[in-house]
Amino acid sequence: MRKIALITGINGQDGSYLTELLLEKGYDVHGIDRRSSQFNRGRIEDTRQEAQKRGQVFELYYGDISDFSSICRIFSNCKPTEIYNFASQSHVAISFEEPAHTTDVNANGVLRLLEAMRYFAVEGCRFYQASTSELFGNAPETPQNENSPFHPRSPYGVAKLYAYWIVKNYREHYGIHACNGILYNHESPRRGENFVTRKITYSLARIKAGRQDVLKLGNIDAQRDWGFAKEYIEVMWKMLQNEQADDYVIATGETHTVREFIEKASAIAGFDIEWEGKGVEEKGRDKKSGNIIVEIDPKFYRPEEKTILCGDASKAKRVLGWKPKTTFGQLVEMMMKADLELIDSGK
Ligand code: G4F
Repeated sequence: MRKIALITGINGQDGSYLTELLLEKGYDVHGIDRRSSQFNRGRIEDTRQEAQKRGQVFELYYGDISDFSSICRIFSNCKPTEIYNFASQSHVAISFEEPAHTTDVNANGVLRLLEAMRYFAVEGCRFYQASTSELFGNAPETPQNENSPFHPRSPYGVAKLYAYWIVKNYREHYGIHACNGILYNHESPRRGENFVTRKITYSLARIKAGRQDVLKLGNIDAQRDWGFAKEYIEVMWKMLQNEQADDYVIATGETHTVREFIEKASAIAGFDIEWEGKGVEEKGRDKKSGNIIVEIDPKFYRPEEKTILCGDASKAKRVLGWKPKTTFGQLVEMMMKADLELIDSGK
């Protein structure tokens, strides 16, 4: 049977990596992209042109998972055999500012996709849902695995929890092959610039080039389990190839602080950072130039994070044979070097 993938949120970090992987595997790829007033297909446009030159099917559609009719139209057009849902309001802090929109996309959007799948997708079509460590929020245990209790602590996390359960419900009730990938933070040079890792590398590269003075951050002692996005994409595909649909925690099992990320990245960028002051007054000074390059801005603080989000991915290792390879140090280096090159190139 011809493999036809439909990817929502195709122009994001994960969508673009998955597109490349599936094209390599010979899939026809169809993607849904939200229309915006600015061209926003930067991460996939080159791939699309190359795929078309090779005669491969790679189609993009304007659509939105908050619009049922657009989903139905696209489903009947491309008749997918696998659906990967990355469409989301993906920023935790912004979900406090746009809670209803976040819920409509991150919760109801998933329900709409599953309903459209029941009526319009081909028999045996499989579904992947981009679930998240934010389901655990203030869970009482660290590390978390598939059996850890959920305690989301943001409109983002609560909406994703609905999505998690509706996927599980459709699997149990209708027998749909649908999986939740409960992914911890996954980063790359393609990460959006308002997530902390990319904000750090992009800003440090700009400071280095004299195009920005200071990097302003919230809680730099926050800890995260950061992996390399491209490796996390492979396991999403593996989930859908496994005969038994299931839910999996995907993580490195290691946490690091934002501060450690800054220290490693700034060393690669050629700064020699030392910290002074405490709390909101804390600053990072480059010893070489004497300039302050990092400051704290309470605007970026989040509600207190009591639990350390650190994942135990042993089920994915056991069942799917997956484990992460890229270390934290390699990830920081890859991202920092990519942004130094980007800024240097003047793009
Ligand atoms: O990079 P972040 O914004 O990622 P966050 O909130 O952990 O969420 C990301 O990962 C989740 C798990 O995979 C996804 F579900 C979600 O969609 C998203 O991809 O923040 C990471 C940490 C937080 O503790 C935050 O408080 O960095 C801290 N932080 C400190 N200063 C900051 C900043 N985060 C941002 N975005 N900006 C800051 O200035």
